[in-house]
Amino acid sequence: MKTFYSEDHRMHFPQAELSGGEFVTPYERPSRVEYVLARLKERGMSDINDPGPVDLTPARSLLDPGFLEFLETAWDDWKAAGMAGEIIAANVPARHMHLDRIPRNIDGKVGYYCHASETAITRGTWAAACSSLASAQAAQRHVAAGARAAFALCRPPGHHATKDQFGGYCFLNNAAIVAQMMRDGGAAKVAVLDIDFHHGNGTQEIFYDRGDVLFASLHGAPEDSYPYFIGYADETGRGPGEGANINYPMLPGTGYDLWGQALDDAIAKIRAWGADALVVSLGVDAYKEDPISFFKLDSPDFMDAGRRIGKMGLPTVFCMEGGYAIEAVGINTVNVLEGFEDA
Ligand code: SP5
Ligand code: ZN
Repeated sequence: MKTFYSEDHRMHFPQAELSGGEFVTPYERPSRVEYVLARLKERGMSDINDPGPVDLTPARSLLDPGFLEFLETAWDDWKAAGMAGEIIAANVPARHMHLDRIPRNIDGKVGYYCHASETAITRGTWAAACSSLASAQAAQRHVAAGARAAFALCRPPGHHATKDQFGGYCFLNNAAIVAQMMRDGGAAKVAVLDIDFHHGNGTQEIFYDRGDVLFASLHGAPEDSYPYFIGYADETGRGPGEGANINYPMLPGTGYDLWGQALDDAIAKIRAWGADALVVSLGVDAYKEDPISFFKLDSPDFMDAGRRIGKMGLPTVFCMEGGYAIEAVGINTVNVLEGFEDA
């Protein structure tokens, strides 16, 4: 399987993440992908390719153009306003306030376009997010040209980014844009299977009203885990999208027995629905040692999960999402890919 990867991810590395009331070095850091690259090479998956330039056209039609313009210009506007630090949202539109009026002030705009203030924007964030999307797009084109599967080693990740909000370490929703590109390329029905520990709220929101893209997510229960306010099992889609959204919230301590059953159920539903192509939001933060998550998957479980996904036999694009147990991120990611190829 080919990997698509851009060095430009390094341009996004904030000094700080707001965590537990402290500023800490972000969990989502450049070294994460170094470990993935090292393991890929070590295990003979060394076909690693530069993606070439991003194509923002599909992003512009799927997402809010004002949001894209904001991401592109936020840093300059922030600096022009005399702000000394990185961009952090301090004020977001909350209950009882206007949800749809966009402030003129950059500090207000940041709040409008953000749903989680742990995530900072820096000078290089837009360029890095574009390079991450470029990797996803190159993987999609490779699969559209006939390959069985491809791996986009995306960083920063994407599945928490909505049409008009960044957060959860995500800026552009790579998986959603890839799913749309598959639709535009002729796949009648596309499924997005999200195995990152966190609920893929961005992908869910983007396709919630649509019956042509099914979204299934295995994640920590919202009562217990970020993103807290979305990801319940009764979120099943709306209008033509009714039935095409499937959530598997699971409790702290969940191991592969239960998680694997949820995966099997998701796979069975994707099959029955009749997907022509698959996007996997590949986070490996369900791992037992992950510092910000609470599932108990072990490294061999990821290989088994990859095998089960591979047995679906669908053209598949893997988009890297989360995973913060730095060294194990490489092992677990390559395990999924190897299991898939085994199947
Ligand atoms: C792509 C992805 O996996 N995003 C995850 C975003 C998680 N945001 C909340 C992180 C909370 C970190 N603070 C936990 C403190 C543990 N000591
Ligand atoms: Zn995650």
